[in-house]
Amino acid sequence: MRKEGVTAYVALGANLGDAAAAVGQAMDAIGRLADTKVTRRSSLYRTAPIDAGGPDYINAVVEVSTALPAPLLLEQLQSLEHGAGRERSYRNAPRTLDLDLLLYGDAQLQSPALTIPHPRMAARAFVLVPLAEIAPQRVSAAQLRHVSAQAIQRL
Ligand code: A4P
Ligand code: MG
Repeated sequence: MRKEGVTAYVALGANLGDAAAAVGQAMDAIGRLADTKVTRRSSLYRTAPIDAGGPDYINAVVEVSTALPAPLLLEQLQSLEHGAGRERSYRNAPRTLDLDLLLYGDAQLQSPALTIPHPRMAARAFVLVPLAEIAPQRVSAAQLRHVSAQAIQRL
């Protein structure tokens, strides 16, 4: 089945219901997507909400090797969000599952539907810390210093 795989990184977040279970199940579900396998999983992290209210989040990042083009991968991730019962009530609303495509190889894409690298990743410890755990070459020490005031606890 395997065509040439691109290495991509997906951020997972949830802060409603059993958030840790939702994130763990989403990691498994990503590994079942067509032409995609999960090659690394970060630890789960408990994080304080950033630019948002509600309970603490559970966040994590996975590395995938995928033959899906980036827009199709995002579409598949969005259907997993819907399957987890996510309602898009308002921007940054509490959510049962949020899946963001952070990096797709070295691609740089910019459209309203898909911007890669993810435009807000550099400002967020809940993305950079788990990403650095599994892909230290993709995160600089300066980036980590920049978000070091944000509360994040490895579980
Ligand atoms: N979109 C464009 N580029 C991308 C990309 N690279 N990955 C578009 C994913 N989506 C991308 O996303 C809105 C639109 O962005 C989509 O239609 C997609 O085509 P969304 O998931 O529907 O809405 P959202 O999640 O409310 O917005 P967004 O922009 O994903 O929010 P953020 O920036 O991800 O922030 N605090 C903690 N501690 N942990 C969190 O996980 N998450 C947020 C959400 C805020 N604060 C948080 C956390
Ligand atoms: Mg999102």
